[in-house]
Amino acid sequence: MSFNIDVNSPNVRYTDTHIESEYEYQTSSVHKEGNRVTVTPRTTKMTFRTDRRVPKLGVMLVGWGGNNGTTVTAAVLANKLDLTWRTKMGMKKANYFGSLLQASTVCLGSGPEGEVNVPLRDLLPMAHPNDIVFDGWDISSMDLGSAMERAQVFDWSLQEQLRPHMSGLKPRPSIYFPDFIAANQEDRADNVLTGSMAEQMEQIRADIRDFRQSSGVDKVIVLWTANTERFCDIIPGVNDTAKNLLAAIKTGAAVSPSTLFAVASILEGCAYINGSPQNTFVPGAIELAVQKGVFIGGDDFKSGQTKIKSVLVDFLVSSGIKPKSIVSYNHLGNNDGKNLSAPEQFRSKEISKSNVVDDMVQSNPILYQPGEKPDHCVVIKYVPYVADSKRAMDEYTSEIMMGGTNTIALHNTCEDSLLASPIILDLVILTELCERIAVRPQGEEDFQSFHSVLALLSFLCKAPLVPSGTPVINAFFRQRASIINIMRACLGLPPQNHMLLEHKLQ
Ligand code: NAI
Ligand code: DG6
Repeated sequence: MSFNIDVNSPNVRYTDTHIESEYEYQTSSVHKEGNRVTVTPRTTKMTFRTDRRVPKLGVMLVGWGGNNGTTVTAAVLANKLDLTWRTKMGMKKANYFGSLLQASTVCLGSGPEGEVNVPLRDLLPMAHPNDIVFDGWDISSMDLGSAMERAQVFDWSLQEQLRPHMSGLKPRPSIYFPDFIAANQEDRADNVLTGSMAEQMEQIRADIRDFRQSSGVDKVIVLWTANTERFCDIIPGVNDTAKNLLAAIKTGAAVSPSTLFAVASILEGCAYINGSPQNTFVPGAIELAVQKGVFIGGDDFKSGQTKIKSVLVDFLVSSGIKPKSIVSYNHLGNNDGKNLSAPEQFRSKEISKSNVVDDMVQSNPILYQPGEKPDHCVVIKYVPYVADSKRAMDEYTSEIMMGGTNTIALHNTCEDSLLASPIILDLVILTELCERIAVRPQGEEDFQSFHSVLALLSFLCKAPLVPSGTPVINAFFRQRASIINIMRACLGLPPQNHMLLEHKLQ
């Protein structure tokens, strides 16, 4: 089901190429001195301009032959081909459940027919997943048909239908520095580039250009869904500035493969998204993205346990309940779990999974003193038998009224890659849409685009990357509202305020 939305307002202008909306952005400026707080409402007039011409989108995945890489590619094919397959539970049909843009809705308002909810994908012109062309790299040479079988995600009868379409897809050789991922990955590294660091990065740049040309896509976005790397040190003179980073690549200093991919992508003018937890975006890479005006986003797909955390802690803290201890345990048996069984790679994941409650905790000084945080423990274990079916167990213990205790325990079982794949699609489609949105504050001559560090992707990431000095938002509904309200602004619609005054007055 899809909708054509026309906004009937003197503030919105449709041309063949653009949607332009005159918008009043309302905020409050707050001054706090001790217990005295002064709030001044502010209104800034702005023009939002959205290019309506949706390009043919190409996506290059680093780690294309992995569970996420094969699953997202196969899922798009299955949707494109409108496949159905039989399971012991009955017939199944390809869909995009789990995608914010494709499978969730936004309420536009109400009229004689009651509330009208439309899919987010219909709010603004945006790429459809079925039209995305995939390519990518992997240190494993396995073709995507066999790699899909290795991933053990899809039912066999679906794999049989997909295999002829997948087998012809072969990952390009990639950059492999064994020091960055777990030693247990070595046996699959049979598709690796050789040469100096600078030569390897040049090859990645050449691959991007080759893909763009040979596939006929208008735009390329590169996304890292390869193994989690260890964190790398921020070294003055090496990766602290764009200039130093580019020089370090020339001399072959300590630069991670994921940072090399980010730099290659930025130099090719392609947005780069990091779906894993490692600190790919060292200060030099961020500076380079800003200098080149290219979007970067990440880190680490927010798919399951962490997504629940960003809802549950928000619910508790905003209900006035004080979480004191959060214990998150999970085990999984896919190759991601195998890689994370190594301490340094686990540490990267532990960091990105642990910071997700900070903004919610800090928002409530009634419950938490400055610097106070709940105990937060993250455990990941590798259990090969369960393969891609991840088991997650969480215990939240909170203080309630008058010294009472409230303990909530959760158990979750699901195919990890089927949660991550729709997020990959949302990340690239939202990024592409943001490349077509420009904003001009009243009184300024030029339209500006969003900051290169695309904080709007926060909803989809465990450890949101935001421009330096700006707030990190982890709370699920705040993140979702930000996406929806910016899309609404592009159409000259006010933010969703949920006041429903029309139903509350006599
Ligand atoms: P996977 O292990 O199945 O796939 C990773 C692929 O990357 C493998 O095929 C491997 O050969 C390849 N690879 C490793 N280093 C490479 C390099 N330098 N260049 C190119 N390819 C390289 O893992 P999976 O399950 O697909 O996950 C991928 C990443 O996404 C992991 O870092 C994981 O932590 C992250 N992630 C996954 C989530 C999920 O729900 N599945 C959620 C959040 C993050
Ligand atoms: C073990 O936690 C493996 C990880 O790659 C996760 O499955 C992935 O990061 C998803 O994490 P979460 O916390 O969003 O479920």
